[in-house]
Amino acid sequence: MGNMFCYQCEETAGGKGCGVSGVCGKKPDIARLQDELTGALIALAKASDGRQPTSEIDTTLLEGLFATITNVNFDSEAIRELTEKARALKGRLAPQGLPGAFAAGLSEEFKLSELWSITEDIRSLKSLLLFGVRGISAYAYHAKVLGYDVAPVEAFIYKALAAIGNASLGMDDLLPLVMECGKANLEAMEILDKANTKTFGTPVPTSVPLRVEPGPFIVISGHDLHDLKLLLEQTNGKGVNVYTHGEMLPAHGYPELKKYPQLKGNFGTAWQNQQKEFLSLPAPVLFTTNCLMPPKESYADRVFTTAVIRYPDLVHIGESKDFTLVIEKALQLGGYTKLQELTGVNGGNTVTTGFAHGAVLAQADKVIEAVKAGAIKHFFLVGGCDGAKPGRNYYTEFVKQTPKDTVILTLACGKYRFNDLDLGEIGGLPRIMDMGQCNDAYSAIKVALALSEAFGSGVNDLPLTLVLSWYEQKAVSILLTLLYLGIQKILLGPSLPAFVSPNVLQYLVKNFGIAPISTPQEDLAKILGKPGV
Ligand code: SF4
Ligand code: SF3
Repeated sequence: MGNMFCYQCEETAGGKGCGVSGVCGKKPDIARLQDELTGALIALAKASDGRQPTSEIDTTLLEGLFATITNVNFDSEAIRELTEKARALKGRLAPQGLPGAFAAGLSEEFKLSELWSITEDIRSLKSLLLFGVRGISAYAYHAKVLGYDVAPVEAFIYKALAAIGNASLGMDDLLPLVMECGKANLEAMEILDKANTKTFGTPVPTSVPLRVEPGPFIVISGHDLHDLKLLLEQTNGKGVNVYTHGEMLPAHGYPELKKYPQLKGNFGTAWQNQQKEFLSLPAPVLFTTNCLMPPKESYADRVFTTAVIRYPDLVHIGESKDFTLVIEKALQLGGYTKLQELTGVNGGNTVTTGFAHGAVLAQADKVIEAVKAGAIKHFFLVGGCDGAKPGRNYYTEFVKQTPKDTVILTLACGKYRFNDLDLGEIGGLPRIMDMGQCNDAYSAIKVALALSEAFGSGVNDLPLTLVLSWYEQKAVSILLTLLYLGIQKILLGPSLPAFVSPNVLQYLVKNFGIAPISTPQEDLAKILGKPGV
């Protein structure tokens, strides 16, 4: 093994694993510290077995897992602090005076490097479990910040981590746990959906301009709506506008966020373009969660982080959530002097969001009518993460080539490949409907279940196909949720995960008909049953 080993994301080196340095910018020392942190979390979860977990342990597990998601935490000190915290908490669980062997068991730390060298299929299933719970931790963290109880989700996280650290488990033990991971993620997304909609209202369809007005402004990125709300409160009346970036775009649909007049529009596209897009930005950027790329020197002094996201030498706004420094930076930089007309990747100048389950199901009669009348022939869910690989153009081409009597539901940052396209309407509904962030996969599930009920058929019998793109571990947890729900024939790209072994893949193909994307033409022809659409 080289300097490090990480194969948790879609852009892993050579489609196999980052061994010298991370393609994402993660250096070997950070990779090793993250492995050590994960080992400490596994040991903590094992030591907690059969005990009443404390809220401090719950939070440490969530924060520790979240910190190891791709493009979240590049700061050795912050990672070390989390590891020390996990070790101290475990220490408290192993009181003096226990029988020798038991105490020794509790003091042992799990070495993640051992996971990378066990038999291929066990490694594959344990990786699915580990990356799945990393994804879940992010959603549970966001819900918890809004004051919602995620206890059932946390209970699963303990169980999964303990299983990863248990050398005696075989394929038959791990496969059901992998499916249970999908169930726990469904619960996490459901609680987060409730937390978001109860706190910020039910999203409504909203057209979002891509232009930036003259004057000071702040760009806010990531998934944390709570941080956006606090920033909007703090910028009130300060003459500073706020623009969303990346996964923050769906915020425009929420009544309790869109009511702030300084929330003006969206800046930029998906995460992989940030180093270009921020280069000459006359404004600060606040990162609330992933995906942060190592900032270029030319703009690093304008990037701020908060919550679990960390990068050495960037100003981090801690629990105070006092964004004064960000606001001052915006005033100092002054913004653009003239109106900037920006465009999406296809040249469009507005995007639409807010089609979460509330908005779509409010129009359910219209949708069902359109399907019955033959106006809507097929639904595609084209969603997931974006990324830098040229092969991701597939998703733009796929959407462009979908016939006019089909609807495209979308979510997460992969939508930036096509969300500025004007594909027209069907029966008063736009053909492209943005349901929100990656966690709003929950909305897509709700809509699919409502349609299957309305048509008296199973979800797999609906004229619906999922065409997914993945990059980081939240997408892994969502994929497991869809498998847990028994969704068949998912198309996945741009490449299959390096951590899925041939035997595990065979299982997924046999039981779920999961397949890699091919070309838009071929896939559309196969789905719609007509050659050369
Ligand atoms: Fe490589 Fe992805 Fe891991 Fe980064 S997160 S080190 S790119 S596999
Ligand atoms: Fe995007 Fe990171 Fe995955 Fe929430 S912001 S979807 S990649």
